[in-house]
Amino acid sequence: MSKVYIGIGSNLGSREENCERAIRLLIAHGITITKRSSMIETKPWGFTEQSDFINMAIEIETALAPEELLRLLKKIETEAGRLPSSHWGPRAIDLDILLYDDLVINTPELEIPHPGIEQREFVLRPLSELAPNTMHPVLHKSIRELLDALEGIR
Ligand code: PH2
Ligand code: MG
Ligand code: MG
Repeated sequence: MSKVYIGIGSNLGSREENCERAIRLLIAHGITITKRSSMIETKPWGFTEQSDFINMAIEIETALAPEELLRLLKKIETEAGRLPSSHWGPRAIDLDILLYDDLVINTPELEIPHPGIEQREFVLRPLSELAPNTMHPVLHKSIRELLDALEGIR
């Protein structure tokens, strides 16, 4: 079994309910959820002319390979009401693989760890509730260290 951290975000519709529905769908598709963070409201990052997000993170256990898990997440995004939208634009639900064991993957379809974790407080804050001491396998810093560094420059 692999331990995987997934980031969840929503800034359209009933944001908390969208996150809850995505979690229910993950469970319905056989995913074991071992931890969940609190939900936090965050200012949009990147493309800032959009509504505030609800963000959270979960820890799961799965036998799915990274590409299989990605396919499942895309399917669940659609089932949970996500429509095609612009890059970084508003979305009812977004499910991103943040960390997958200590794997590093760089293909056109899939980048693990999720790109830009170290710049995104909306990822690091929920993730640090679940896995403060987990090491980023490329940056070789813990999640807590990355969050501290980001807060230091704010
Ligand atoms: N997701 C993005 C772009 N910007 N900003 C916040 N606060 N939360 C997000 O989940 C988010 C974002 C692309 O997926
Ligand atoms: Mg995202
Ligand atoms: Mg995404």
